[in-house]
Amino acid sequence: MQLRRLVPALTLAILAFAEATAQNAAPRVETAAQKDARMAWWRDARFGMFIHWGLYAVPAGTWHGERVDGLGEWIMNQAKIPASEYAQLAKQFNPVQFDADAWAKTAKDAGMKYIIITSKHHDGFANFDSKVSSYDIVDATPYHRDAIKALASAAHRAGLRFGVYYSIMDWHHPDAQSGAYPDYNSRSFHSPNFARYVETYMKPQLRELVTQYPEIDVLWFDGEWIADWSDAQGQQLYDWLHTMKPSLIINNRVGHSRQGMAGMSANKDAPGDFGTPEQRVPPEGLPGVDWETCMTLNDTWGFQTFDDNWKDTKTLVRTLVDVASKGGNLLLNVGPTAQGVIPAQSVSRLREMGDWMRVNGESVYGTTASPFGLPTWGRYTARQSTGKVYAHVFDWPKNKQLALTGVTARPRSVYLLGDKKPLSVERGEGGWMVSLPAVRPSAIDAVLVVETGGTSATR
Ligand code: FHN
Repeated sequence: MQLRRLVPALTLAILAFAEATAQNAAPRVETAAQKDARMAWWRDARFGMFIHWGLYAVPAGTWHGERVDGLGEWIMNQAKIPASEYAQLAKQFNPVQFDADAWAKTAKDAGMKYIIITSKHHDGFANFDSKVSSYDIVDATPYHRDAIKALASAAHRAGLRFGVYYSIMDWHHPDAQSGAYPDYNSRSFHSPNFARYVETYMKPQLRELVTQYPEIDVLWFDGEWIADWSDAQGQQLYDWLHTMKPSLIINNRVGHSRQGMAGMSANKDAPGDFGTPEQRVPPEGLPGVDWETCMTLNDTWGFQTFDDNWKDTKTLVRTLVDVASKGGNLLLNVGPTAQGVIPAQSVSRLREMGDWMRVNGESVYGTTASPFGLPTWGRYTARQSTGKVYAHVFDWPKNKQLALTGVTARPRSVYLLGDKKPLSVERGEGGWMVSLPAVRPSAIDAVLVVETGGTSATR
């Protein structure tokens, strides 16, 4: 056999062999210490930016002049748009104002430590240059540049970790859910060739992402609720991905344990490294597991021109603190326009969150869940290594007497974060009572440091 034909044959054989071995990848064996090391940066980070961006930003909620109800990124399903018609949007997607460094700076200035962007959402369009698809930002749009590559390196330049969202459900691919039209989200639809979609499209794309974008540290799956996907397939995919990159952190939507919007089922053995509550903070957190609440700044993930139901900065900061006080991360979403601009209402709120984080970040990053329950006036976070507990005062008592509910031992000292001057602490009816200063340092959340002298061990 001539050499020039031998080489590709050999490569394919090797790839097939690697594939076969990866296919039957032995379940991942990882000690608790190894998992702690792998998850450490993520646990310390506490706060990240979610980005939903794609072709759905072109219609931005309106189709043929009609407003379409529901989430902006679901317009293909909500407006029952045939896949071939929807794909025409790619010709209009030319985000000339997309500035990856500006996006990374918006996240950094907000106090965020990582970015997760949609590499492919349910509509099947890829924001990266995929060799197994021409339905991507490089081949199908006048923009012709790889947005994932640009943002991955911008994130790292800004000192941020990076990851991508990937939808298992695919409304565009003929072997996936496009055949379910007009109800792309049918829970009973079975695609006859779904296995072929997984083997010849989805996994090759995931391989491209994991092997050609070294900055990717997190895979954030979604769209796993389809009838053709199972926990077993999720476990296999989880193990397969880790054969390629053992340090990867993968959410629990690789399998079926998200339990709707609650984020985590009782099945702790289900595949995935963290639970994913959506648009809510679990009342007691999710004790014993890593978890991350994902949340919108308004009501939609993908950009919509008319959605102006923006949360205010106080609510956003208090939500972050509430999540941290229960041992979780917050992944806060932005939906950029089709021109590549993050809406001003998002940027201003994130900047204001950053103003608070610049002063009080110590009471969030690297902290663990409250060892003293949930006080009525706010929340507690704790730093195991120093034995410091942070009292987050949302409601400043009129009489300036704050009861350190849950704190049994006399604190060694109590002072405002950022100002070492000790505050007086006396035993009172409500327990240890702190005399607060006249001036309230923040109307959003005034943080006191409670030196317990011990180590406050709760995860
Ligand atoms: O259907 C998606 C939705 O578009 C969005 O991506 C959210 C983000 O977590 N997840 C799904 C709904 O649960």
